[in-house]
Amino acid sequence: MHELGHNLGLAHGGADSIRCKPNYLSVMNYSFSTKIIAGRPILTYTPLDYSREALDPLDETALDETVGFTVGGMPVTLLNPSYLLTAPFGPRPIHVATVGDPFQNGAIDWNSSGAIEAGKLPPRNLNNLGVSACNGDDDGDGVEDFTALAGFNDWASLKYNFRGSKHFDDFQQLDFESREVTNFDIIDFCINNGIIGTGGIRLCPDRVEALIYWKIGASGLWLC
Ligand SMILES: [Ca+2]
Ligand SMILES: [Ca+2]
Ligand SMILES: [Ca+2]
Ligand SMILES: [Zn+2]
Repeated sequence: MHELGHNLGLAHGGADSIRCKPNYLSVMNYSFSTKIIAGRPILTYTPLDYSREALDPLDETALDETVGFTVGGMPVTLLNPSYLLTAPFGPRPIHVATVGDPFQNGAIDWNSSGAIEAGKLPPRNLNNLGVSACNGDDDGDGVEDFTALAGFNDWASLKYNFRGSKHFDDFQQLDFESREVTNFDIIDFCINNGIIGTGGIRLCPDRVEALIYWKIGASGLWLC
């Protein structure tokens, strides 16, 4: 499912290639490729799934333990698909965060101090799990990186045109992201741009059937 995800346009961090982000709950995340990291059982529940919502960014330079995980600025509750999912985080010793942790009112002990502190923490490299695949050096320059780790909604972003994915490896990939244009796109385009379209029926030159078409403005863009 992980490899299929690459063909569907997903990288190891969703839209980016940053590995082992605790707020990216997806089989694409190396944190979830195994239940064992360096011989230690880490996770109790790892669904074989793509992420179902974009958790808010976790700014490693300004973590607030009292906030924990949020979606759209709101606390994660049992209405969220990520509720009670777990993710390992570093640096070592590795601990496990529970999304929407009911025992801590959603808070996460990011610095593993045993207590929830108010205010911003000093920088913490959460995606450094102490293994080469997850060392917190996101650009490979040998220096660990402290960034705002972005969540991602995989299911809402899957690209079903394999050749449109930059991760498609048959050397025939397109050099642009693409998807099929639909009639709804054209109508939306017309409405949003104040363009009056004229519709009708015509015979398509390469087909025998008559199809509905729209001609948009003076540019004469035809959808057939
Ligand atoms: Ca703490
Ligand atoms: Ca980091
Ligand atoms: Ca780096
Ligand atoms: Zn991969």
